Amino acid sequence: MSEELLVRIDGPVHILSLNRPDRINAFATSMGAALLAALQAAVDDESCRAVLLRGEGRGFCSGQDLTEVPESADLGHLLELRYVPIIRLLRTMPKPVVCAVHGVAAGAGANLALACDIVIAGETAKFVQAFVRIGLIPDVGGTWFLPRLVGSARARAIAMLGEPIEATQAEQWGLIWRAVPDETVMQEAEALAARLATLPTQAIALMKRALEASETNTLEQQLVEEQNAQREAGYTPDFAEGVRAFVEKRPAVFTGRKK
Ligand code: T3D
Repeated sequence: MSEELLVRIDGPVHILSLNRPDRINAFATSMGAALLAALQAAVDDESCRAVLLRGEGRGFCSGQDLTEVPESADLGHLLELRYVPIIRLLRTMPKPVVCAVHGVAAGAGANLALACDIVIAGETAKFVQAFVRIGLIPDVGGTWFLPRLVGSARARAIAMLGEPIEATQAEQWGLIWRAVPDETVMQEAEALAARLATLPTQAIALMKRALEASETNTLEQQLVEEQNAQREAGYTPDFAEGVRAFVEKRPAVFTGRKK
């Protein structure tokens, strides 16, 4: 595994840390390849039930490493190679991904965070759609996530002005799940990932699939999606355990197994 991405396996949680602190974890091609491989490894590891994505040093991620980008190039192709597979996997992988943001999340770094399932940030952290400052548009899913999370009016101003959005504001606008005191953000993110890893993993995977489908489905289609997902959930051992635990008036112990 590349030194630009640290991987720590803490029981059922895979903790992935972007590690180029001298450049605020600017996204290099090699780091992207390592992140994609680590996410796929989390999918393939049956004992993994949650992933935590974070950054080393003083910020989460400053976006694309601008020293790696040629002045005039097919950036669409670079996106396709470098970022699109990561965002696709984050949104479709059957395990929850928590993102801990401290310091700054800029450009592709901001949108990498928004692609995760639950974003928790230190209260002084800033989200910056820095693209406009260098003559680009928000990519890495930004133009899809922003209007869905904060509405069209705010999305347009955030994208066009590129002003830093503080975590407390981001929480109020629904851009992220929660802003917490800076000194506790990593601890809280680890606790959140650990908690997710004790929940019924198959149901969480099905929720993730259904919520994703809801972005384009009609209500009628979504009702069918829910029926199908619930059919699958109803055959999992965790559903049987959940009901048994309820009847026996004790906390449920979920295994996350399919069968
Ligand atoms: O290739 C494609 O497919 C296109 C895809 C594009 C996706 C994108 O992400 S485009 C947007 C790229 N990101 C940015 O434009 C943000 C650039 N960085 C900043 O605006 C600021 O650095 C921050 C707001 C993130 C943080 O500011 P500050 O004052 O806290 O730190 P700093 O002093 O600017 O940065 C510290 C060091 O990191 C500095 O290096 P030095 O001077 O100590 O040697 C700086 O140059 C370096 N750094 C920060 N961001 C990047 C970077 N180096 C390379 N690439 C960066 N993105």
